[in-house]
Amino acid sequence: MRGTAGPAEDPRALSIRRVELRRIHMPLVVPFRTSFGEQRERDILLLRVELASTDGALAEGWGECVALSEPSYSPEYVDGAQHVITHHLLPRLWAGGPLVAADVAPALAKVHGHPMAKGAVEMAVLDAQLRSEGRSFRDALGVTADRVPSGVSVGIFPTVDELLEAVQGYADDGYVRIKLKIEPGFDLDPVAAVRELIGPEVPLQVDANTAYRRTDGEHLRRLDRFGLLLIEQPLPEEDVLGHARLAAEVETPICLDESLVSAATTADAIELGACEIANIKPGRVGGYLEAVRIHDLCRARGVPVWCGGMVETGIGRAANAVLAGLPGFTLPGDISASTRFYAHDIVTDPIGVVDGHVAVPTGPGLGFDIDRTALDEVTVSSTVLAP
Ligand code: SMG
Ligand code: MG
Repeated sequence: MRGTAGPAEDPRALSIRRVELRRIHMPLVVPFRTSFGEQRERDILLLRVELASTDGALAEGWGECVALSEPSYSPEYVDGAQHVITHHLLPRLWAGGPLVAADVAPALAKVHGHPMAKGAVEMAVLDAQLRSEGRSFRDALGVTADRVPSGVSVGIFPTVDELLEAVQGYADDGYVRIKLKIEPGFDLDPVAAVRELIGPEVPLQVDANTAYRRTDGEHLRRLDRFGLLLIEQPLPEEDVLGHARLAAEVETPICLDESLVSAATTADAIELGACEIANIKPGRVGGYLEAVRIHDLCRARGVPVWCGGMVETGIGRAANAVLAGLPGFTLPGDISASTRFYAHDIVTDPIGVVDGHVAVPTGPGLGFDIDRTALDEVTVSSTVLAP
């Protein structure tokens, strides 16, 4: 997986025969509100690639693009991702020769930004490549863990009472860590009430999705009394220096999410003192291979990491559960059960939580199997592209 040879010399190199772009609409079981908006349904772009090996055997692979329907979490959004994949990313792959997953990012490097779109393309190629080799992502990454601890991300509610009811439900489901979404006006009181409800021992953290400003240090310091694991992305993504200053002002560790868009930005943020803990989301950083590099560099620098979530289907969740099995993932990730968001998943064996953990998938490829009937039921469009 690491140090993979380029297309010319790699005997595993595959040719892309066709790519299907499928859009699915998945209703959420409950609305999910963050400081940047409310999601009631997920509009997701999936990629299905068909790759051919030199002996003509075909392998199928699936990728899930984590871009949301609006450019509110990051600049990317699902229509834009579909456009850039169609008009700028795939043409660059058609122009190249046979490839392996490690060739995708270099082939797309001249396109600036769009990590979620690029990550989805690489993911589909990676899945197909591993399936053609009959290998699991778990083995390819050298993961030995059988299961990973499962945390749940809880949205903003109209009232603290409604939040407490939701948190109690998730605590009953066995999640080993609770993450609360916060924003100015919904922070100290809800956090105090949840801490009181779950007791001092249950790991608790908060995520502001960039809702605060540099001048909020004194206010955010009031969160220190609740014994939180971390405060995730309090300031705007560009404000890395602001996070470094905040980290010096607040005792609770500062964790970055939106600001970390590559291994290079992560290394810089760590060096500046802005990133005491890292949330690794493969889509946000351009794919699973870059996510592994970020894991490696954080581990070398002694920075704990955990796996973030983008309300993925069973496709993305399976791959995330494998990634989170790497040894630097020392904190529970946002890898909740499929049922936390979806009544019906599109994979045959959706992620479930047992005893506060999810199993690391061991199947070939990224570790899921598509439930074709369930997938067809939620599909709203399909476009097939070929070189
Ligand atoms: O996938 O369990 C999940 C959701 C985790 O809170 C989560 N993600 O900023 O970390 C984050 C958010 C971004 C997505 S909000 C729709
Ligand atoms: Mg976040």
